[in-house]
Parts: sequence; C-alpha cells; structure tokens
Amino acid sequence: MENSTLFKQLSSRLDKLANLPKLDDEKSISKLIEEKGFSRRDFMGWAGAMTSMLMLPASFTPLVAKAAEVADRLPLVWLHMAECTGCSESLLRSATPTIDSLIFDYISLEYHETIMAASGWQAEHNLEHAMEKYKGKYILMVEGGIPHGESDFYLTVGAHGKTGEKHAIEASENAAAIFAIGTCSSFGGVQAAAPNPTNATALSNVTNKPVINVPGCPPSESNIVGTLLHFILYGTLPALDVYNRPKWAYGLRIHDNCERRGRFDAGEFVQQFGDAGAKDAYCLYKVGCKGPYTFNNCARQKFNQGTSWPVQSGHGCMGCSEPDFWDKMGIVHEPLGNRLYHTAFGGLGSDATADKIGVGLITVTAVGIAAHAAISAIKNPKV
Ligand code: FSX
Ligand code: SF4
Ligand code: F3S
Repeated sequence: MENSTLFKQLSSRLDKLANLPKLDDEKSISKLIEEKGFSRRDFMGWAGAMTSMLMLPASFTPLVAKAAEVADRLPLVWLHMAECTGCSESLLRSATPTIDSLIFDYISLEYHETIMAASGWQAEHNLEHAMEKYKGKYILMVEGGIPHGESDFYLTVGAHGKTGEKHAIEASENAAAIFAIGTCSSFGGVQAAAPNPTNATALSNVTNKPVINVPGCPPSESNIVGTLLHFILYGTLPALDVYNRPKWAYGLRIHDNCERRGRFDAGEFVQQFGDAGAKDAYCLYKVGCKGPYTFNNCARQKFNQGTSWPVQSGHGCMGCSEPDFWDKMGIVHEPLGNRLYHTAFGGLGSDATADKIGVGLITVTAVGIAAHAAISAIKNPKV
C-alpha cells in the first residue's frame, strides 16, 4: 500500500477513536506527561522511536503520538495465569516511569490483578462488569501459561475459585483483539517445561479466537506498548510470523542486530565468564548465547528504560522468546550447536513436534553457526 493511502487510512481510524467518549474527562496524555516531568519534545521523541520500531516512515510520527492520545478510548482487560508477573513488572515497575509505562497509566485498564485496588468478590464483579459493558470492544491481554485439561485446578482465580482456563476462555469470547503477553501465555513458558506437571499450555490452545503472541520472558515494555499502539493505529492484526508473533518486533534474530556481531564474525569468543575476552566484550556464543536462533528486537529496544539487555550485560541470550526455550535451547551456558551437531542428520528424532518448521530452521542454522565457531577456533586458537 502507498504510504499516503496508509496515512489517510490510519488518520481516519484515529479520528473515529477520538470521537468515542473519553473514559475520564479529567485525564489527558499531555497533562500526564507534564505531571511526570516530561516535555512535549520528550513525548514526540518517544513517538518517533515508536514509529520506527513499528516500521513506519518518520512522517507517521504525529499519528503515533495521536494513537497514544486516544489510547484511553479502548478498554483493556489484563488477566494473570501461571507466571511470575515479570511481564507486568517489565512494564510497570521501573524506578523512573518511562513514557511506555505512562501509556498504561493512561489507558483504561479495566481489570489487572497486580495493580487494581479491588479484591475478592468485588474484583470478580469488576471483571464481569467490564466484559459485559465493553462486549466486543475491549482488548484482552493475558499473561501466563494456562493449566488445562485434567489439571486445570492447579490454577483457580477469584472468589468463586473459577479455573484460569475458564477465565481465559470467557474473556476471549467477546474481545476485540487478544494478545498473549510473554512466553508463558504465548507458548506455555517455564511451567510448561518438561515434565509439565500442571499441563500448562499456550493461550492459543485454549481459545479458538485468533491470538497474537508477544513472547519474551519477559517481553520488553516497548514490545508490549508497541503491540497496543499498533492495534490502536490499524485496528487489524499485524503481519505475523509462523509462531503468530508480530514481524515488526520478531522479524529478525538477536544475532542480526547484536553489538557483538563483529566479534562473532572475527571469531573472537568468550571462552569462559570472566576471561580476558569477556572483559573486551567478545561474542558470547561459546558460553551459551542463543542469539543466532532467537527472533526478537532486544538489541535495539533493550530493557529498563533502554539501558541494557542480556548480551550488553555480559550474558548470552537464553532464547526466551522462542517456543519451549527451556527444553529446546539446551543447557544455558553451552552452545546449542554442540547438541544439534549430533542430531543434524537425523533431525531431532522423537523430539520433533508441531513446531518442526522452527526447529528445522534452527537445525540448519545451528550447523552453520557451530561450524563457524569451530573453524574460527582452528584459525585463531587463542580465542
Ligand atoms: Fe514471568 Fe510473565 Fe516470564 Fe512468563 O513473563 S517473565 S515467567 S514470560 O508470563 O511473568
Ligand atoms: Fe551476539 Fe550472541 Fe550472536 Fe555473539 S552469538 S554475536 S553474543 S547474538
Ligand atoms: Fe530474551 Fe534473548 Fe532478549 S534471552 S530478553 S530474547 S536477548
């Protein structure tokens, strides 16, 4: 689509949203920004960065700013399942609030167990009320894996002791859009790791509605807010990869944008934590970095107000935005190539599962990556 046509299309959607009643007349994004000590310039800078993250031309920045301004027109329901609450923490618990986290202060968060004041019967009532009042209009974000089948009683929520699975299914029924926030909700996550005693599974396995996965354990605050802004702007689903992840965030490997990539290409590897290579920011592949097999934008977006990300802090990527990373990405501090070498010619044998496509890709890539690391060790035995 031509940029000018897209611009008009997004503008007219935002105009329609702007005409919907504000959920709180007293609140406005500009007031909130000022209260928290940001200037209009900071806000526009943030909107510019968001625009580029969403892979839109810079001329769309005013639209992204407007999308943030009308974010309060869309009610949001956020459910917690089996997880550590790291996804919410990623977004909300920064020492200094970012503009990303302000958007969540501003949006009409109708239900969120971590931050709402209500509890017990009242909380459950609020959820039912929001789902009824905003039927077909609310955005649903679900965090956490969902114990299901015979073991769904490993998770009950609220005064009625309703199972998490039932909550998730009911809330999905009339949502305008559904996002699985974090690897747990997207793919089952840590509690679905073998032997998966609670039979935890992905949100997409318990609802028949379309689910957009925003994985990462946790995902960055910018990927969560970007997801929301994308929906406000377009009102449709983003382009997705094979695991239903938005391509704007998960289209490239960690390895593609890694600041240590030059070290990798030069065959300069950390051999063990604390060695001279580690101090010189050499590549972390040999101490287990799974960046070559992991699709996410951490190297660009970073965490904690954009201060750092795993590789920058000296630890390899653990593959946390990939399905079943606990089981499939192997031992944390060992290169994946060491394991896949043995299985490359016979595939992954009995371990092959429904996401064979991804695993297949990983197998081929892993052989190449491991071969590079092995050859560079011969050429450059000191590193
Ligand atoms: Fe935790 Fe969210 Fe990991 Fe899971 O994050 S950071 S265990 S993805 O569901 O709370
Ligand atoms: Fe970066 Fe890891 Fe790739 Fe090395 S292997 S360049 S540390 S992503
Ligand atoms: Fe996760 Fe790797 Fe990013 S471990 S946070 S996907 S660098």
